[in-house]
Amino acid sequence: MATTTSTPGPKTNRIGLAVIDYKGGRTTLCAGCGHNAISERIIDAMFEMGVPPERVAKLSGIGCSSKSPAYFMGRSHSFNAVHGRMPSVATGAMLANRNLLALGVSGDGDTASIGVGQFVHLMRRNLPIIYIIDDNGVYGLTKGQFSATADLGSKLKTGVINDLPPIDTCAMAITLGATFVGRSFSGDKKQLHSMMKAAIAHRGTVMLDIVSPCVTFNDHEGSTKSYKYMKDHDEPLQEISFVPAFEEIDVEYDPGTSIEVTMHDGSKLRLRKLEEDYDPTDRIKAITRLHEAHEKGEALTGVFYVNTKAPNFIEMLNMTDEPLATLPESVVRPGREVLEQVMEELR
Ligand SMILES: Cc1ncc(C[n+]2csc(CCOP(=O)(O)OP(=O)(O)O)c2C)c(N)n1
Ligand code: SF4
Ligand SMILES: [Mg+2]
Repeated sequence: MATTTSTPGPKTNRIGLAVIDYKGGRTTLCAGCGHNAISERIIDAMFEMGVPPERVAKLSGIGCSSKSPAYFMGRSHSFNAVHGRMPSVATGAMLANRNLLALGVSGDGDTASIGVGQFVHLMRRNLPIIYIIDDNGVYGLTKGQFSATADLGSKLKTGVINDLPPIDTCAMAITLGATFVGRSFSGDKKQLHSMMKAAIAHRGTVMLDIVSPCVTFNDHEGSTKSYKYMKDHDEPLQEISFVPAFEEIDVEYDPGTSIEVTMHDGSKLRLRKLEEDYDPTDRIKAITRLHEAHEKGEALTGVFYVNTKAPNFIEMLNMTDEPLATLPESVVRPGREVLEQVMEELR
């Protein structure tokens, strides 16, 4: 008797899409560049969370990191802004269409050097956005000069030593008002994957600084953003796991050794404490711990701060439920009588 064999189709997520639906163009970045690994984690997280690609607005500035949105989620909206000016474009996009999921990808130069003015104002608004810094400590695209996140004493290939202190973008973001702040390493697949999924469930400013080695200009002995340095010095604060609301798996956890945070959509972020008294909901302690890490020369990673209670920018502005972008013209363009009435009130 003849038997028929059927080949299994690709695995699909809860909205019926396969992982290929979350891919983008072929990367032109150097082989081994940390930014490629970050793009992979974005693809996995968006696929597993079942985010419709058409809901995502990818926003970036200029740099190798800012080019990377071309290499994932090709079906999503995308805007490559001017160097360091992505935050204002992202803010405009979200105010025009609050239903979008904004995903900003920037570099350490794009954010902490030329873009620091826009970055600080984005962080204080709690705009719903996932803001990722692919942090390699150098301007990769322009051949490896130090950026403002380069550590004091870090050495370039040419032997030049950085004699300026770094800007800690995480400490800065927490101080200014971002409500989900963490640091990870592009080589730590597990940690980054869970952090990325939790970021998708958050409705406020997520700021993730991801150490992402530049294999061409900053991966040598003497660099503090190399694969080797991070593998030897990475000190995770917690073991991170994430349970999406739609999975409803309730694994036991011990509140003595773990902290559970309920995200806006009901998902659970579970942080198994590796540092006994660390509480990621305590803003002041989070900032103090980051400053302490600098004093001690630690490469601390983990979720440093999370606050699911603060209103986001869209709520603060009392925006209409229907996005401005899809409101009919009769609503967004008041007629002559309304204008006359306003003028009358001003007389
Ligand atoms: C207004 C402006 N100034 C300078 C440049 C040159 N420039 C392009 S990318 C870049 C730095 C990129 O560094 P980073 O954001 O860290 O990205 P990476 O390439 O390291 O991923 C600079 C200075 C530019 N394109 N525009
Ligand atoms: S130059 Fe550096 S940052 Fe740019 S693609 Fe190559 S490895 Fe990545
Ligand atoms: Mg860089």
